[in-house]
Amino acid sequence: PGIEGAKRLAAYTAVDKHILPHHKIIGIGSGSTVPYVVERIMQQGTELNKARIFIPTGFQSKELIIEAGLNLGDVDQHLTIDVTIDGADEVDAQLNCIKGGGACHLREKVIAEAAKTFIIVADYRKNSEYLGKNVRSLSPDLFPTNNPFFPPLTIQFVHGVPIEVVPFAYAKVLQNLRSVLGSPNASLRMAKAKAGPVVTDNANFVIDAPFSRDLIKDPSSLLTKIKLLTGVVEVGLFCNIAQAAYFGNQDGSVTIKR
Ligand code: DER
Repeated sequence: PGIEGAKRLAAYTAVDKHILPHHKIIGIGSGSTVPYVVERIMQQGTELNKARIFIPTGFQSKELIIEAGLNLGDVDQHLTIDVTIDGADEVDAQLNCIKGGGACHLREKVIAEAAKTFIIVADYRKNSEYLGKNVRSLSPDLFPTNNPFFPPLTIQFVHGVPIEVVPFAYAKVLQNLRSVLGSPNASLRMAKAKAGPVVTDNANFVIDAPFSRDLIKDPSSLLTKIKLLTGVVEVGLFCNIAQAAYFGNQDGSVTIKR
């Protein structure tokens, strides 16, 4: 069914299994897979959804909820969420995730941790035995791609861990990642439709830090080391949070990891 079909398959299966009539407070993630989650929830009917409140994980997620005509809520008001469903960039055998491809992982982690049940939905590309196995393509536009003298950069493959940092400290965090934590290719995520870096919904920057397998094979200890760097706001490593992950496959089947 192709990648979009695989995303829809994962999302529909997860919603049918985990978004039940008695669930009233629902967390909605960010990215290109969660629109299928909202699509399936809407199919459960307006009666049911009128009694529900949906908590967003950023600007895109909020717009998704509003456009679907669903009730919008805030985690300040609903400190405990029944179920949160979100995408991921990569999921290992223990349900550890790399997240943050959409630069939304700070609010995503807050809403994921606030939920009694946190479910991941993704297409088959994200299903991995260990983090860093699949590569995520990032093409930092170091040069203006419309300039004939600088041919568009080939897509640079990195296994980056997205890290949200305060702008004031980004250069120091970069230096520490490169020279202390063993990520020499860590880089500031540059915007595509704006000159300069990507700016998050929280007005921060994002650094993508690739780590070799031996450094990322224990994702929770790597998470702690990165989190302790002064200036780091949140790290796109989600460890011991998800209860299950649903992957849509090319053959129309769904792989479930629990
Ligand atoms: O930023 C995130 O973690 C998002 O969940 C995103 O990375 C998921 O990606 P998707 O567009 O493949 O769903």
